[in-house]
Amino acid sequence: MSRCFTMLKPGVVNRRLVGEVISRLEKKGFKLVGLKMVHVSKELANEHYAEHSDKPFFSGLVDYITSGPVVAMVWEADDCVALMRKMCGATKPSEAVPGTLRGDYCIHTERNIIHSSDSDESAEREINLWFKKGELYNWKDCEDDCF
Ligand code: FUP
Repeated sequence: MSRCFTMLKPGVVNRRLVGEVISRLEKKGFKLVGLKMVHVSKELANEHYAEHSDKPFFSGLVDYITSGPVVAMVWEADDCVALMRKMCGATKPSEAVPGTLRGDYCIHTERNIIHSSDSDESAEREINLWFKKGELYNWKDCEDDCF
């Protein structure tokens, strides 16, 4: 089992799509182990997207992510990062295949609806950045019994 940090951006809350997106992830079979709404500070946004700090889209990205509450989550699955990235689809909605979350719910890269860790290392960094230990839950999954 591995874990992945996933964040629904402000537009998802604004468009009342939170339940729909979470529902699709649950139906896929991901196990939800952490969930909270956060109004992101500039500091957290800067740290979260630090790798993009020299990119031309950085300030717009930080402005967007801090413009309203986001929904921060930690999911668990076998090969969680790769599976979640598949569900999200390509960064640019124009390249995201229909059936993926970005392929189905957005048209602008700057407003793509979801963030998901891109490696196990970034998942660990992002989970530690966004969640305290006590905010994550290990619950017994009856699906585990089939393996
Ligand atoms: P991803 O891992 O798919 O979220 O993609 P990146 O880490 O490359 O980009 C992070 C966020 O920056 C994207 F979700 C949206 C934003 N971005 C832009 O606004 N313009 C770009 O050209 C690339 C990314």
